[in-house]
Amino acid sequence: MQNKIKTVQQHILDEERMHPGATGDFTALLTTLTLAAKIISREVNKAGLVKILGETGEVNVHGEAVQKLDEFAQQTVCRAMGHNGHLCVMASEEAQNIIPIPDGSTRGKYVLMFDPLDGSSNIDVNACIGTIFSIHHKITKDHEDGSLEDCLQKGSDQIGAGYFIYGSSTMMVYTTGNGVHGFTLDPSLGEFLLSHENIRTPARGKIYSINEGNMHFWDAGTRRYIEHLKEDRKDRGHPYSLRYIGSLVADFHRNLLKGGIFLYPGPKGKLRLLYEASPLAMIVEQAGGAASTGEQRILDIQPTSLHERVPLIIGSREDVEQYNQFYKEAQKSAAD
Ligand code: P6P
Repeated sequence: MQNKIKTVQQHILDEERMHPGATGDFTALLTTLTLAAKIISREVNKAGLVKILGETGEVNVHGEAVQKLDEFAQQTVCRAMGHNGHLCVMASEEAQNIIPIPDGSTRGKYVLMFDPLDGSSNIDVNACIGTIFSIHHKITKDHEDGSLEDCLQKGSDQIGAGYFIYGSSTMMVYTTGNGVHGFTLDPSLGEFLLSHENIRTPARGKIYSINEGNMHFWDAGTRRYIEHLKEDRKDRGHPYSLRYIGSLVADFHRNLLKGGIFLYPGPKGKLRLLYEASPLAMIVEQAGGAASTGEQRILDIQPTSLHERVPLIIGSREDVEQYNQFYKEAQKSAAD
């Protein structure tokens, strides 16, 4: 049966109709986000032509070189979302502190946290990059402006999460808690059209994604698990294949569709909880997968700071659960 022709706006509206009390604010919020993504996609796709490759010479709050497209994506999201009247506060990988809604703009009841252009070190080699977003309800009551407290919420309290991936085509993948749905941008129409309805990730994959260059920093559980994946075992046949692009959205998206496990292990991890791990964890769980630090479910973590890092083990449920076993057994034998 041919895919129904449906834009992401129509899909969001259909989902909204499932919530009788819905006011349409969330639909407007997501729709504005797709506008920002279309603008970023246009710039990403012509980056090589207009010399916006390379670095601005500045560094971001984490001391990482800021690529010009990073800056453009940050500004685009802020300019589009700051005035749409549905947000009370924003937070971004590219900003040290919370981003207040501009003076004169209406404050809303939602919180948006985002990584404007993840994987930006891949920009000038034309590899896949992405924008990741997480949406919460405002929880503070004292005034209309949102605060840091509104940002430091558990991933399990997200009301929406998703990403845009700028690759051979630009896609949007999102969830509001009713399954995971993918939309592909048709540049000739300027519309994201439904292409992957109700994505389910395989219970077990044959792909693992990890930066093997960090092997000597891994804990014993991670080392044993990765060695286990490489064994040619009768009960499993061919060992897993290593696929690692070094761009979280790209590695996550491939494994979501094909099955597999992505690992950026501890002790502290590199990836950010609020605008990388939590949104992807909501997506993967909605698609039947799992996301943990090895010790606890990502969505159960109570954030304590805006840019905190966590170990991230995410993908096919059986693969993640097996990793958790290896990790915990190694922790236990180290303690004995
Ligand atoms: P490493 C990109 O810089 C990023 O933040 C993620 O997109 C990616 O998964 C990770 O870092 C890659 O890190 O240490 O393997 O280069």
